[in-house]
Amino acid sequence: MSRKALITGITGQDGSYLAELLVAKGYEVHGLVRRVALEDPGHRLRRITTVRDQIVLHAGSLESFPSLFQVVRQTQPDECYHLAAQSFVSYSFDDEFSTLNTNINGTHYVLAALTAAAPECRFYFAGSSEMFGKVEETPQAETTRFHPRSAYGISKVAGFDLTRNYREAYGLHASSGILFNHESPRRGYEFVTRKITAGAAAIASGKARELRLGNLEARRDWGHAPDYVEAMWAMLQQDTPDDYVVATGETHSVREFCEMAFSLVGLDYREHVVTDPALYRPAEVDMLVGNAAKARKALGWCSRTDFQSLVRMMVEADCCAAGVEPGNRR
Ligand code: G4F
Repeated sequence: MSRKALITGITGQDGSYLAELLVAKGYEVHGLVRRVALEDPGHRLRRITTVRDQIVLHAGSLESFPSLFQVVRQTQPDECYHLAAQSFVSYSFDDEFSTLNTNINGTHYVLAALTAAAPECRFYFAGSSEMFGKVEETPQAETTRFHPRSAYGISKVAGFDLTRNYREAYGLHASSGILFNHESPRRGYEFVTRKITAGAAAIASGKARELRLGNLEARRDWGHAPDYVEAMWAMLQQDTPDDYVVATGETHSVREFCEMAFSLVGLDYREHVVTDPALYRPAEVDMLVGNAAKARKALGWCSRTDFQSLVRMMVEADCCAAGVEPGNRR
């Protein structure tokens, strides 16, 4: 009999790649989606079109324990990947209340539903490098102290602690991935990498003239999302649940990302990128770079995509969508 997986957040970047990976591995894949997604499939289910006929979608909400409990009871999953969240850090400054409610209560409800209705199920929590925030050491590892700088980061620390406590108190096979930024052509346009690659393509095609960004000096450890969902799966194949940093070990600034993306379309970013103070965050995470030695040793995982290949892949996808040829290829 095939193993059953339940994915919350299946319509997002990571959920869609994970669904493809699990379908390819022969899993019976179930996804939790909002009812509105089922009513607007062309838009909201666009990332999962490749596997739409091979997965089962269930309407439910992170805000409703009864809906989560019912989906868990019906599906009886062997593995549950909890990816759904309000994941845009910037928005968490505009609405701390909904970010904390959705992210903390949603994680708690999923954990409680599994413990009550499918206690043998293995659980993955999508932790984040935003938990390190104002970093206390470099590179950041599983042992680095958390110092979150946003309601989003705080909600992820709470989810991480809830996950650990369900492991220790109730014996749930519950693991957290502390994932550093991971991108792809499926990234949402609100995140800086996609904003830059879509912006560069729009300017190259003559549809836009400038790109407004916030802090260009922030540094991130950017990897490729399909590589990262493999680490999620590997965590749940371990006999013992644990927490793992997933990162490339390289850091680059937003400015470097701009420079490379614009050069790939034959443009100089300095002539098009405008810094807008309104896009700065009230508290910034200046620098992130992860140490994934534990994941490498225990899971045999490593990042397979370097920074240049990642930027190129995203620029090419956005140029293709905008109908322009990427110029000046490196
Ligand atoms: O792309 P970002 O919005 O991603 P951020 O805040 O690092 O968070 C992402 O990665 C986390 C993993 O570490 C996830 F947990 C989280 O859910 C999300 O996926 O911003 C990256 C950096 C920031 O320092 C931001 O200040 O880019 C800077 N930035 C500069 N201008 C901008 C902009 N960010 C956005 N979104 N838009 C700008 O115009």
